[in-house]
Amino acid sequence: MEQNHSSQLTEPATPVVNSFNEWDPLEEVIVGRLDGAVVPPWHVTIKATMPRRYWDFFRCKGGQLFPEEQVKAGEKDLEELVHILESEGVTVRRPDAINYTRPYATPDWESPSGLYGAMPRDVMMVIGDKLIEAPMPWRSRYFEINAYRSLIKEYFHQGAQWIPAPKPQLCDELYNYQYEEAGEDEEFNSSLTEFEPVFDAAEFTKCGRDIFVQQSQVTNRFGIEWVRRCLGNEYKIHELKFKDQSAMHIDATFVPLAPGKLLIHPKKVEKVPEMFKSWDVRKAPESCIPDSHPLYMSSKGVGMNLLTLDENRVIVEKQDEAMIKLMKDLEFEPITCNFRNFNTFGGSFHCATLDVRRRGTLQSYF
Ligand code: ABU
Repeated sequence: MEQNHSSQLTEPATPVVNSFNEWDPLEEVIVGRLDGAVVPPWHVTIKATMPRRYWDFFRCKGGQLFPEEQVKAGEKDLEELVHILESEGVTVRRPDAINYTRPYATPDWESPSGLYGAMPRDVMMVIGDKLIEAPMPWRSRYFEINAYRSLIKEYFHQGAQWIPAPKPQLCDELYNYQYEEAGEDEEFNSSLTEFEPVFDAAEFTKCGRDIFVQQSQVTNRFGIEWVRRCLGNEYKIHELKFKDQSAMHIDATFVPLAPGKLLIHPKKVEKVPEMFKSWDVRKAPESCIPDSHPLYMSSKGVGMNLLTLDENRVIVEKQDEAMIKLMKDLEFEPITCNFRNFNTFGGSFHCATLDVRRRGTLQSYF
C-alpha cells in the first residue's frame, strides 16, 4: 500500500492551548488590561494580603476607580509589553473591556464593584490543553472571568478543554473574620476557612509533570486538593511552605525560569525542596523600587515576577539593573520593558500575562 511519507515526517501541530512549564517557546499569550480598574472594597481578604500602609486607601476608596493618571501610566507599560511580545514573534490576545464599577449581588452577599482585567494569571490556569477557571475567593473578582469568556469559547471551539472549577458561594463561612496577622515565625494563619475549594491560578507554577503550589491567603487546602484530583496521576502537585503570612501567589516567591534554573525570594524561601538540589538556585536581588512609588497591591518582591519567552529570553523591568545582571549571569538574554507603573496594581510580567500556548510536550525535569 502506498504510504504518505511526507505526512509521516511532519510533526503534529501544537494544540491551540498548550503549556506544560514556564519556559517552552511562547507562541500565544493573553495580556491583561488596566482600563476601568477599580479599588477593591475593604474586606478581611484585603486585610490579609494588602500592604498595611494602604489599608486606609482601601477603606476609603474601595469601589471607586483607581487614580486615572496611575492607570494611564500602567496602561502605557502594558502597551510597551504588547509591542515587545509581538516584536519577538508572540501572538498577543487581550481580554474584553468590562465596566467594573457596577455593583452586584448573590443570594448571600453584595459587592459594590468588581476589580479589573489586569491579571489573567490569577483567573485561569493552562495545564497541557486544559484551561482551568479558578474559583477566586475575593468577592470583587467573582465575575472577572467574563472578560476572558470570548477568548475561552474561541479556544474551546479550536479544541481546548474548558474546565471551570466548582463555582464558589463565597458566603461568610468561607472567611475567618477574626483573622489577625500572625508573627513572622508563627504557623501560617489563614483568613480563609476550608468551607469550599478556592484558589487563584497564580498560586501554581509548572515544571512539566511537577507542579508547585502554596497554601495562601487566596488558596485553601480544599482548592489545592481539587486541582490535584482534576489533573489526576499524570501530574504531581507539591505543596510548599514559605515564610510569608500575607502569601498571595507563588510567582513572586518561587520562580522556575528554565530547566535547572530557579529564582527564589531571599527572605520567604527558607528551604528549597531536595528535588532541586542539582539546579542553579539564585536569590532575587534587593528591590530597586523607591518607597515613594505607590504599590497599592504589590510587595517590593514583585520584580521577580518574570515572564520567560523561552530558555534564553526573559522579560525584565527596565530599571531593575540588579535583576538584569542576574539574568545575564544565568545566561539569559534579558529583554527590558518599563513596568514600574503597572507594578502599582498587584503584579509584574508573569501576573499580567497568561501563556496560552508554548511549543512543547509534557516532560519530567527531576
Ligand atoms: N500578584 C503577585 C504579587 C506578588 C507581590 O507583590 O509580591
